[in-house]
Amino acid sequence: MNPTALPHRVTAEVDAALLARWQAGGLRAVPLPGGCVLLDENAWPLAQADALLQALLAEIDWRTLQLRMFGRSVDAPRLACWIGDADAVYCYSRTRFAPQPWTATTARLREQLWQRLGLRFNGVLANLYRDGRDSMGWHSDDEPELGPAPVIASLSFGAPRTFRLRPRARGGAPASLQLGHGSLLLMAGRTQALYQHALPPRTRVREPRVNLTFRQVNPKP
Ligand SMILES: O=C(O)CCC(=O)C(=O)O
Repeated sequence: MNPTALPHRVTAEVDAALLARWQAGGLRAVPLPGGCVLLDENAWPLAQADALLQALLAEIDWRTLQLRMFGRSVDAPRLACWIGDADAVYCYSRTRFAPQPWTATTARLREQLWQRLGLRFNGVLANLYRDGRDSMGWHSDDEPELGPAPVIASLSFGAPRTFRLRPRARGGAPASLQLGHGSLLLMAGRTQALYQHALPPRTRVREPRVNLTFRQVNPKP
C-alpha cells in the first residue's frame, strides 16, 4: 500500500485502517485497558539489528542531558539526543531542544517506519543506556506539541530491558514488557493520557541499549 495514501497522524481514537494495517504487519496488541500498545519482538532480524546498533552508537552525538528536579539541575541517568526536521523543536523536562540533523541510520529507519506503519514522523528521541545502571523514570509522553493522542514508535537495539507501564489513575493494573534487540513497540490512542511508563535500572545488565522513540511534533506557530 502506498504510505502517502494514509493519514499521517492518528487522532483521539486509533484509526481503524491503521490499526488493521499494524496488526496485519505483525504487531500484536498488548492487553492494556483503554490504551493502545502493540509490539513486534522481532521487527529487525538479528544481523540487521546488530548492524543498526553499531551504526547508532557511532553516528549519534550522544550527550548527557540536564534534568530539573526539586529546583536543581541533575545529570539524566542515560545519554540522549533529539534528532529531527529543522522545525521539530521539542520541550521536555522543562528544557527546549532544537533538533540535531537526521543521521543516515535514523533517516533510513524513519523511511522504514513510514513504509511499514503508514506514519510520517518528524523527530526521534534517541536514548543510550550505557549499561543496566542507566534508566528512565516514570513519565508520560504528553507534551502539548505531541497533540492529544501521540503516536510513538519505540525501537530498541542492544541489551533487553524491562519496560513498565502503570495507570495514571489509582486502581488499575501495571504491565511489564521485555523490549529486546530489534523490537518495535507502538503506543497510540489514549495510552499517554491513561498511563505512565518507565525503564527501571537493572544492575546486572552490562551491555548498552539504544532506544529510539519516533514522534510527530507539531511545530509551534
Ligand atoms: O527506553 C525506553 O524504552 C523508554 C524511552 C522513553 O520512555 C521515552 O523516550 O520517553
